[in-house]
Amino acid sequence: SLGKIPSILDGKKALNGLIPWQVQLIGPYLCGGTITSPRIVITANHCVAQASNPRQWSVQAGHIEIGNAWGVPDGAQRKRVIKIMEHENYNPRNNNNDISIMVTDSAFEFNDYVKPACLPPRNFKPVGGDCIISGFGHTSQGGRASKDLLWTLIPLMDRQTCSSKLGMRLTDNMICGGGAGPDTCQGDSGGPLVCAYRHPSGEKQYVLVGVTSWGVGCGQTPGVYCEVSDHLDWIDQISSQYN
Ligand code: 4AZ
Repeated sequence: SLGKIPSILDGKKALNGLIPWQVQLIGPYLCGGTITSPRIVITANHCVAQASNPRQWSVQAGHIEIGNAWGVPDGAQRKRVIKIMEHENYNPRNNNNDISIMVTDSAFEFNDYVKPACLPPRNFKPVGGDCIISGFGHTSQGGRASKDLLWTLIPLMDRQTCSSKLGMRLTDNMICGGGAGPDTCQGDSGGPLVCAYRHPSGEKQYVLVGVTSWGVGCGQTPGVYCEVSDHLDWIDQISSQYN
Protein backbone atom coordinates (compact mmCIF):
# COMPACT_ATOMS: atom_id res chain seq x y z
CA SER A 1 0.00 0.00 0.00
CA LEU A 2 1.02 3.59 -0.42
CA GLY A 3 2.77 5.42 2.35
CA LYS A 4 1.18 8.45 3.88
CA ILE A 5 2.65 11.61 2.51
CA PRO A 6 1.90 15.09 3.72
CA SER A 7 -0.56 16.03 1.04
CA ILE A 8 -3.02 17.68 -1.33
CA LEU A 9 -3.60 17.92 2.46
CA ASP A 10 -3.03 14.48 3.89
CA GLY A 11 -3.00 12.85 0.45
CA LYS A 12 -1.43 9.82 -1.13
CA LYS A 13 0.79 9.71 -4.17
CA ALA A 14 -1.19 8.73 -7.25
CA LEU A 15 0.16 5.76 -9.16
CA ASN A 16 0.28 6.30 -12.89
CA GLY A 17 -3.20 5.84 -14.31
CA LEU A 18 -5.07 6.07 -11.02
CA ILE A 19 -6.58 9.49 -11.78
CA PRO A 20 -6.36 9.49 -15.59
CA TRP A 21 -8.84 12.37 -15.99
CA GLN A 22 -6.67 14.79 -14.01
CA VAL A 23 -4.84 17.50 -15.91
CA GLN A 24 -2.52 20.23 -14.82
CA LEU A 25 -3.02 23.65 -16.34
CA ILE A 26 0.27 25.14 -17.47
CA GLY A 27 0.00 28.90 -17.47
CA PRO A 28 -0.10 31.96 -15.24
CA TYR A 29 -1.43 30.06 -12.21
CA LEU A 30 -1.18 26.54 -10.86
CA CYS A 31 -4.58 24.94 -11.32
CA GLY A 32 -6.03 21.55 -12.06
CA GLY A 33 -8.65 20.46 -14.53
CA THR A 34 -10.58 17.41 -15.70
CA ILE A 35 -10.81 15.87 -19.15
CA THR A 36 -14.42 15.07 -19.99
CA SER A 37 -14.07 14.45 -23.73
CA PRO A 38 -11.15 14.39 -26.17
CA ARG A 39 -10.84 18.15 -26.58
CA ILE A 40 -12.66 19.38 -23.47
CA VAL A 41 -11.21 20.22 -20.06
CA ILE A 42 -13.34 21.50 -17.21
CA THR A 43 -11.66 23.85 -14.76
CA ALA A 44 -12.53 26.58 -12.25
CA ASN A 45 -13.53 29.95 -13.63
CA HIS A 46 -11.43 31.76 -11.03
CA CYS A 47 -8.33 30.14 -12.58
CA VAL A 48 -8.94 31.93 -15.87
CA ALA A 49 -10.93 35.02 -14.86
CA GLN A 50 -7.75 37.14 -14.73
CA ALA A 51 -6.07 35.22 -17.55
CA SER A 52 -8.75 34.53 -20.09
CA ASN A 53 -6.58 34.51 -23.21
CA PRO A 54 -6.30 30.86 -24.28
CA ARG A 55 -2.78 31.48 -25.63
CA GLN A 56 -1.60 31.80 -22.05
CA TRP A 57 -2.57 28.21 -21.28
CA SER A 58 -1.81 24.66 -22.12
CA VAL A 59 -2.94 21.50 -20.36
CA GLN A 60 -0.92 18.47 -19.47
CA ALA A 61 -2.36 15.00 -18.98
CA GLY A 62 -1.00 11.55 -18.36
CA HIS A 63 1.72 12.40 -15.94
CA ILE A 64 1.89 12.16 -12.15
CA GLU A 65 4.76 14.58 -11.64
CA ILE A 66 4.15 18.30 -11.79
CA GLY A 67 4.96 19.83 -15.16
CA ASN A 68 6.50 23.16 -16.01
CA ALA A 69 6.82 25.49 -18.97
CA TRP A 70 10.13 24.00 -20.12
CA GLY A 71 9.32 20.60 -21.48
CA VAL A 72 6.85 17.78 -21.78
CA PRO A 73 7.90 14.68 -19.85
CA ASP A 74 7.89 11.23 -21.46
CA GLY A 75 4.42 9.77 -21.63
CA ALA A 76 2.66 13.05 -20.90
CA GLN A 77 0.36 14.70 -23.42
CA ARG A 78 0.31 18.45 -23.59
CA LYS A 79 -2.22 20.40 -25.62
CA ARG A 80 -2.58 24.07 -26.36
CA VAL A 81 -5.80 25.71 -25.31
CA ILE A 82 -7.58 27.39 -28.23
CA LYS A 83 -10.73 28.55 -26.49
CA ILE A 84 -11.86 29.33 -22.96
CA MET A 85 -15.56 29.56 -22.24
CA GLU A 86 -16.09 31.32 -18.95
CA HIS A 87 -19.36 30.70 -17.16
CA GLU A 88 -21.52 33.69 -17.97
CA ASN A 89 -22.87 33.88 -14.43
CA TYR A 90 -19.59 33.45 -12.60
CA ASN A 91 -19.55 35.74 -9.59
CA PRO A 92 -16.03 36.64 -8.43
CA ARG A 93 -17.33 37.99 -5.12
CA ASN A 94 -18.67 34.68 -3.86
CA ASN A 95 -17.30 32.27 -6.49
CA ASN A 96 -20.77 31.22 -7.58
CA ASN A 97 -20.65 29.19 -10.83
CA ASP A 98 -16.89 28.75 -10.56
CA ILE A 99 -16.59 26.64 -13.69
CA SER A 100 -15.15 27.19 -17.14
CA ILE A 101 -14.54 25.03 -20.19
CA MET A 102 -11.30 24.83 -22.11
CA VAL A 103 -11.08 23.54 -25.67
CA THR A 104 -7.75 22.08 -26.77
CA ASP A 105 -6.17 22.42 -30.21
CA SER A 106 -6.38 18.67 -30.82
CA ALA A 107 -7.77 15.56 -29.19
CA PHE A 108 -6.13 13.80 -26.28
CA GLU A 109 -5.27 10.24 -27.13
CA PHE A 110 -6.96 8.09 -24.53
CA ASN A 111 -4.90 5.27 -23.05
CA ASP A 112 -4.21 3.76 -19.62
CA TYR A 113 -2.97 7.11 -18.33
CA VAL A 114 -5.25 9.59 -20.08
CA LYS A 115 -8.99 9.00 -19.86
CA PRO A 116 -12.03 11.22 -19.50
CA ALA A 117 -14.14 11.40 -16.37
CA CYS A 118 -17.81 10.68 -16.89
CA LEU A 119 -20.23 13.49 -16.26
CA PRO A 120 -22.81 12.80 -13.57
CA PRO A 121 -26.40 11.98 -14.42
CA ARG A 122 -28.82 14.90 -14.27
CA ASN A 123 -29.66 15.90 -10.70
CA PHE A 124 -27.17 13.40 -9.35
CA LYS A 125 -26.82 13.88 -5.61
CA PRO A 126 -24.14 11.66 -4.20
CA VAL A 127 -25.18 10.54 -0.77
CA GLY A 128 -22.90 8.82 1.67
CA GLY A 129 -19.76 7.17 0.47
CA ASP A 130 -16.53 8.93 -0.14
CA CYS A 131 -15.40 11.04 -3.04
CA ILE A 132 -11.91 11.55 -4.41
CA ILE A 133 -10.07 14.85 -4.69
CA SER A 134 -6.71 15.18 -6.43
CA GLY A 135 -4.14 17.74 -7.48
CA PHE A 136 -0.67 19.21 -7.40
CA GLY A 137 -1.68 21.96 -4.99
CA HIS A 138 -0.12 23.05 -1.73
CA THR A 139 0.47 20.32 0.80
CA SER A 140 -0.13 22.67 3.71
CA GLN A 141 -1.74 26.04 4.07
CA GLY A 142 0.77 28.63 2.89
CA GLY A 143 3.01 25.77 1.79
CA ARG A 144 4.28 24.70 -1.59
CA ALA A 145 2.91 22.84 -4.56
CA SER A 146 3.37 19.09 -4.59
CA LYS A 147 5.92 17.54 -6.93
CA ASP A 148 3.65 14.50 -7.18
CA LEU A 149 -0.02 14.21 -8.00
CA LEU A 150 -1.76 13.53 -4.70
CA TRP A 151 -5.23 12.25 -3.99
CA THR A 152 -7.37 11.48 -1.01
CA LEU A 153 -10.88 10.48 -0.04
CA ILE A 154 -13.27 12.96 1.52
CA PRO A 155 -16.85 12.67 2.68
CA LEU A 156 -19.36 15.18 1.33
CA MET A 157 -21.11 17.43 3.82
CA ASP A 158 -24.57 18.92 3.68
CA ARG A 159 -24.69 22.58 2.71
CA GLN A 160 -26.18 23.84 5.95
CA THR A 161 -23.60 22.27 8.20
CA CYS A 162 -20.92 23.48 5.83
CA SER A 163 -22.25 27.01 5.75
CA SER A 164 -22.25 27.22 9.52
CA LYS A 165 -18.73 25.77 9.75
CA LEU A 166 -17.42 28.28 7.21
CA GLY A 167 -19.44 31.17 8.57
CA MET A 168 -20.33 31.98 4.98
CA ARG A 169 -23.40 31.89 2.86
CA LEU A 170 -23.27 29.21 0.15
CA THR A 171 -25.17 29.19 -3.10
CA ASP A 172 -27.06 26.12 -4.21
CA ASN A 173 -24.38 25.59 -6.85
CA MET A 174 -21.78 24.89 -4.14
CA ILE A 175 -21.12 21.55 -2.52
CA CYS A 176 -18.85 20.89 0.42
CA GLY A 177 -16.51 18.09 1.26
CA GLY A 178 -13.99 17.20 3.90
CA GLY A 179 -13.74 19.15 7.09
CA ALA A 180 -10.96 18.81 9.55
CA GLY A 181 -8.42 16.61 7.77
CA PRO A 182 -7.85 15.79 4.12
CA ASP A 183 -8.64 18.75 1.92
CA THR A 184 -7.85 20.57 -1.29
CA CYS A 185 -5.66 23.65 -1.07
CA GLN A 186 -4.25 26.43 -3.22
CA GLY A 187 -3.26 25.05 -6.63
CA ASP A 188 -5.80 22.24 -6.54
CA SER A 189 -8.46 24.61 -7.83
CA GLY A 190 -10.13 23.58 -11.05
CA GLY A 191 -9.37 19.94 -10.38
CA PRO A 192 -11.80 17.08 -9.96
CA LEU A 193 -14.06 15.93 -7.16
CA VAL A 194 -15.30 12.54 -8.35
CA CYS A 195 -17.75 10.28 -6.57
CA ALA A 196 -18.80 6.72 -7.11
CA TYR A 197 -21.99 6.21 -9.05
CA ARG A 198 -23.71 2.93 -9.68
CA HIS A 199 -24.69 2.92 -13.33
CA PRO A 200 -28.07 1.33 -14.14
CA SER A 201 -26.04 -1.48 -15.75
CA GLY A 202 -24.74 -2.25 -12.26
CA GLU A 203 -21.26 -1.05 -13.05
CA LYS A 204 -19.64 1.33 -10.58
CA GLN A 205 -18.00 4.36 -12.10
CA TYR A 206 -16.56 7.63 -10.88
CA VAL A 207 -18.35 10.70 -12.12
CA LEU A 208 -17.28 14.34 -11.99
CA VAL A 209 -19.40 15.79 -9.21
CA GLY A 210 -17.44 18.95 -8.42
CA VAL A 211 -14.75 21.39 -9.47
CA THR A 212 -12.37 22.43 -6.70
CA SER A 213 -13.26 26.03 -5.97
CA TRP A 214 -12.53 27.64 -2.62
CA GLY A 215 -12.31 27.32 1.11
CA VAL A 216 -11.33 29.08 4.28
CA GLY A 217 -7.73 28.01 4.57
CA CYS A 218 -6.95 24.35 4.13
CA GLY A 219 -7.52 21.33 6.30
CA GLN A 220 -9.50 23.05 9.04
CA THR A 221 -12.90 23.57 7.46
CA PRO A 222 -14.76 22.00 4.53
CA GLY A 223 -13.59 22.71 1.00
CA VAL A 224 -16.10 24.10 -1.47
CA TYR A 225 -16.70 22.66 -4.95
CA CYS A 226 -18.72 23.91 -7.88
CA GLU A 227 -21.54 21.45 -8.56
CA VAL A 228 -21.10 20.04 -12.06
CA SER A 229 -24.58 18.55 -12.41
CA ASP A 230 -25.98 22.11 -12.48
CA HIS A 231 -24.07 22.82 -15.68
CA LEU A 232 -24.59 19.70 -17.78
CA ASP A 233 -26.58 21.35 -20.55
CA TRP A 234 -23.87 23.96 -21.06
CA ILE A 235 -21.08 21.38 -20.97
CA ASP A 236 -22.91 19.07 -23.39
CA GLN A 237 -23.69 21.91 -25.74
CA ILE A 238 -20.07 23.02 -26.01
CA SER A 239 -18.63 19.51 -26.03
CA SER A 240 -20.84 18.50 -28.94
CA GLN A 241 -19.26 21.25 -31.05
CA TYR A 242 -15.80 19.77 -30.66
CA ASN A 243 -16.23 16.09 -31.33
C1 4AZ B 1 -7.47 27.87 -3.42
O1 4AZ B 1 -6.90 28.85 -2.96
C2 4AZ B 1 -8.19 26.95 -2.51
N1 4AZ B 1 -9.57 24.02 1.28
C3 4AZ B 1 -8.80 25.83 -3.01
C4 4AZ B 1 -9.46 24.97 -2.15
C5 4AZ B 1 -9.52 25.25 -0.81
C6 4AZ B 1 -8.91 26.38 -0.30
C7 4AZ B 1 -8.25 27.23 -1.16
C8 4AZ B 1 -10.26 24.31 0.08
O2 4AZ B 1 -7.45 27.65 -4.61
